[in-house]
Amino acid sequence: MKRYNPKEIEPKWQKTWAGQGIYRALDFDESRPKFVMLTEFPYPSGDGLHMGHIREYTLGDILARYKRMTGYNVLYPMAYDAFGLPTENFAIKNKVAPQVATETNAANFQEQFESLGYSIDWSRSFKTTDPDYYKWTQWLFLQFFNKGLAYQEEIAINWCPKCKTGLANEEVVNGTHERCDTPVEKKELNQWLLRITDYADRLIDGLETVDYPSRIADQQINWIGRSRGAVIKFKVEGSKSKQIEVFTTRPDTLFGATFMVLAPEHDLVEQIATEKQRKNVEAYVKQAQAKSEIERQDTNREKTGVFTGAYAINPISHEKVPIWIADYVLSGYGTGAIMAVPAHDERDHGFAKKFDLPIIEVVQAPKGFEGCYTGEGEMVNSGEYNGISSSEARDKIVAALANKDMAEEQVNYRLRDWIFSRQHYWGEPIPIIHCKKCGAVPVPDSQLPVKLPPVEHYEPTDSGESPLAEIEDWVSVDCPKCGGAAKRETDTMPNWAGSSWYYLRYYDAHNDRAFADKKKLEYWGSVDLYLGGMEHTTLHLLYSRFWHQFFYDIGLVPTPEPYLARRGQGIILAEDGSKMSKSKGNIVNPNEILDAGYGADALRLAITFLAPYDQTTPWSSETVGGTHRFVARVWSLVQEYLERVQTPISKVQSQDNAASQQILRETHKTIKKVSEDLHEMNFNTAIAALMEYTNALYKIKSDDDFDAREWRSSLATLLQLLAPFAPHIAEELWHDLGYKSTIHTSDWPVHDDQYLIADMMNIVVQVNGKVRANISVAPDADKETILQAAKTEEKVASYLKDQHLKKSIYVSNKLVNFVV
Ligand code: ANZ
Ligand code: ZN
Repeated sequence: MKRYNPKEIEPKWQKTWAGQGIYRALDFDESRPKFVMLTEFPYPSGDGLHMGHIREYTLGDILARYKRMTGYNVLYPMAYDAFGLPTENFAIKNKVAPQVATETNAANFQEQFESLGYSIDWSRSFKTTDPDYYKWTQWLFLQFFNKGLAYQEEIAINWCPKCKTGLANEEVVNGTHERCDTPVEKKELNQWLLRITDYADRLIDGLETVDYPSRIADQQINWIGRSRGAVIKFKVEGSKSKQIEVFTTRPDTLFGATFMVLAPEHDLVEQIATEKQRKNVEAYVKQAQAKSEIERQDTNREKTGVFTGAYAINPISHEKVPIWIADYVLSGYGTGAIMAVPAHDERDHGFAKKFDLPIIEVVQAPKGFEGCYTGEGEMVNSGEYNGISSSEARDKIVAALANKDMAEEQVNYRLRDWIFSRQHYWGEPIPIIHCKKCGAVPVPDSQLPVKLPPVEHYEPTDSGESPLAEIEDWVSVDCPKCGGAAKRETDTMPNWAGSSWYYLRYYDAHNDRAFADKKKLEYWGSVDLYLGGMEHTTLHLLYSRFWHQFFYDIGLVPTPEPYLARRGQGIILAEDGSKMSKSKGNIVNPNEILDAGYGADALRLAITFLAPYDQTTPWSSETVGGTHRFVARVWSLVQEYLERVQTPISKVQSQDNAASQQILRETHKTIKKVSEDLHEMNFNTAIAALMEYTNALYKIKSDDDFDAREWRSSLATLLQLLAPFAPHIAEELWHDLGYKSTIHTSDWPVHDDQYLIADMMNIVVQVNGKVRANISVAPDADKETILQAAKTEEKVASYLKDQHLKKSIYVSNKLVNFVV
């Protein structure tokens, strides 16, 4: 019998498939619907593919293969996201050029990819660090610049002192740099920013047109943080001109505003603090500056603050209210000042309690409610607004004040513009030339790409300047506008730049006249399904939606959203349930599993079988042992069939002739289950169904009148259903059965309902031990159902009529006896 050796068959088929180009996606194929299956492309690090990658790309591959077999023109592409700090740090440490390190790492990744049998169209691959690619990243940046959406500003930015680079807000997690966990500092630098805030509404509203899991959509909505409210003006008592503007989402509570709070950094603080309070105020401002924003936003913290000595006038009640400063009010949000409503805002409540300030209820809390009521209700203590609902009062109060120019409706966002410069070598140079006369001038299209020059040292500098600034003859250029002496921009783009549009490049990866051809962009449209990690929700996923929406607005792409559907896969943990990490030494290396002889098919099955795809789950070496045994059983089944029957299946005319009803039922049940499961992305239960099916095929061997020909109707189907998960063994056995062309472009089996109707079971019904009837019930019917059916059977019912039923006996699957 032919032996199962994945090390032999897997490389053989990988080579054959590549040679035949069976996974190549066809541009402009109008005979089939298209399907773009996107998985987040990897960063080619020196460590190679890890188990998280294997999970993501295997799931993507299963879907790509399934879609292909069900008649789609599938594009399953892959490339490398290669700019960024890890390679730069590696280059600095090992004294190799990042270009060289990237080549080596990507080649290593590529080899690993190929050993896993993914159905990737490699003809469309690239690295974001290829000048042919980043030429277009630079060109796209200039489209933002030309429309005023890329601008420079001197601002205090988040600075990572370890990586020596500025960071976008999205890269700061709990006050630390998300890559290296170093606490982030503030630094004043002249920065490039992208005006993502112009797209805040679109980024929220667009979510309604796509299919994203709610936790992903919610995270984006919260990050953007749209809140509708009003800006209300308070006059400062004793001053003609000074007024304090506050942003509030609850103008209805204005009668309850019993004090005001300014952020310690607020411009007015210095001007309004009275002589008597000045010392206290100055000391407090100093103390507040030492605190991080994260600390200041912590709601559980003890409230601190000082009175400025000044008062403001509540514009609606005309009451005098004291003005305080406190660090729980942030200078960077709203107007940096609030009207405090201690009866209905938790933070204000805590503050009022601590400093003994008046608390006036203005929205009636439900009966029995204790504490600080933040909901809606009927207005009280609010003059002419008493008795109406708080939502109605909200509009009326703003309207009344707006008449006197004391209020204005406003929408605020938590989202800030995207800080887009990095002070590092290994990124796309920002294609701008600074001229004393003409200002910031874009590099002309004909001079793109602005290539990274070779440098001696890749180390970032302490001054906050990129190492490119030291290369005098690269920096000094003529101004493209006036020809005068000018200097290149030396900052580079963040590593999120190349990934913001990479999916579009797959549609036309080698185009040197455009980032992609219009017709091809139209043919492929939006990505149909995008699989990736949860950690990118407010970074890559938000950034690329912004780029795409802008491209749509300027007519570069035909669709308003880049990804029609998004799914997030869970994390693979170490066997003991902890996070895999180098420092813990608990990383499972996929190469070791392949080398151990399990094979790619068993690995692919195992990582899919572990748990539902979106769950975080520990790796299990037992599982890969199990899936290896499973495919080996499929192998033996086919070999045993071939030994017994000899005629290749493909030569048999009517396959169903010899098939038993039992096998047909199992077959069609499995087709239905696996198809539905793949549609719903229930990959692990699809594998379980294939295992059951295989067991069922083995089981019929023990029948007395078993004829191996009975198997033949089912083996081809089993292999086809298995093909997306374990493509190599499926292909090998398919050819063993005599098929000449590849299984991977064969038509996915379709189930026939007529085989699914289960045989009915016969039950004898007795009354006092005498047979009175036979009933037929479904084989999975439970005892209650069977007893009920027996009782209501006509003849039996007549025997039971007017009798006292003493006992009902049920002998499983055989008989019911009623004792009366
Ligand atoms: C009065 C009020 C009464 C408020 C009430 C809330 C409840 P979001 O939803 O986050 O936009 N606020 C405004 N600017 C602030 C700042 N710079 N620092 C700290 N807090 C600030 O929250 C808006 C609310 O947060 C505003 O509405 C304001 O408090 C506070 F029953 O005004 B509110
Ligand atoms: Zn100039």
